[in-house]
Amino acid sequence: MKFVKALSCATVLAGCVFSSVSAADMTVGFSQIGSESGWRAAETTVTKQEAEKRGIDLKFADAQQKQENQIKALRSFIAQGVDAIFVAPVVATGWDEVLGEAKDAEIPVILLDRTVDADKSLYMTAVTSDLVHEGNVAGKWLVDTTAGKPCNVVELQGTTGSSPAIDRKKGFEEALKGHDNLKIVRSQTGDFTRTKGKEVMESFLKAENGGKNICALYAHNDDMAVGAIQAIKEAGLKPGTDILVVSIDAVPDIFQAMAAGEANATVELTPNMAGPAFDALAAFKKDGKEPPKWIQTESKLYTQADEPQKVYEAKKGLGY
Ligand code: GYE
Repeated sequence: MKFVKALSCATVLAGCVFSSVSAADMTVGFSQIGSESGWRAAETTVTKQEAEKRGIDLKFADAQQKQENQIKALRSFIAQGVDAIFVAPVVATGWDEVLGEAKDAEIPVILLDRTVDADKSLYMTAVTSDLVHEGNVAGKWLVDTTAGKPCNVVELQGTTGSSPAIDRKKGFEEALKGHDNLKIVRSQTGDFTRTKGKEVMESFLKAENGGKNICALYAHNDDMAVGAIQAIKEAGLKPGTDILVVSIDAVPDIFQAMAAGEANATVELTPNMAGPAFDALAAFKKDGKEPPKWIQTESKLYTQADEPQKVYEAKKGLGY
């Protein structure tokens, strides 16, 4: 059943009888950024599982980290007349035109894990964490842990221009305000990948007296932190003690590092953004109920005190 009919009923509202067509008739196009990180690979796995659970036909497009490939995929989904589109927008800008085309085609768009700088009328809802809050939690942990002691911090940022890179930086800096013992001495993108995270951390270590001037690393995701941990070890230093390591995602590998004393804290990001997205879509299809513009997922701090090995065992099967 064409989702458009349900949509036009939704806009008319009164006097519309929504057919009891099940989600099984729904086709959803999903434009995913690419592999990028362990977290993102898990998001892809979980999205496919959630679609299967609901009998939804999921058309998956991997953009190999390129926005132009995402825009191409969205145009192809529109041409195919899918019932809805999910997109994890690699960067925040440049979406108005293609989102306008989806709106003209009456195809609802749901953003997953990142937001866009576009009019909110151009998408149905965004299922994301509070990215500023995540950076704030990481910053507050470092403030508490250093307890006034002087600490030079290096920062591995996510993909330049992406909403998590912008907001996680903002939240972290807000937490450090008023704590002059903490100074961000180097900050550069590691593009959310392990490889780049290691590479950039190597340059930080070289630039900062072999790492002796560095007291802490804040990485916008665990994958960059895991790459950086490798670089710190290769520089002959102990990650987790010589250089504190705090990051975001709570993927299994960071708990392995924590259990080995090589990482200190992470802020959890669920890979299951698609579940709430599919539910919002089904509710809209069934009775025209518009979801809020933001469906927020939880953010929880984990430290070495949270039995990391146990958490690793529990998490490692969940799509990662
Ligand atoms: O933290 C990272 C992924 O968009 C919030 O993207 C997401 C981030 C996540 O590559 O691991």
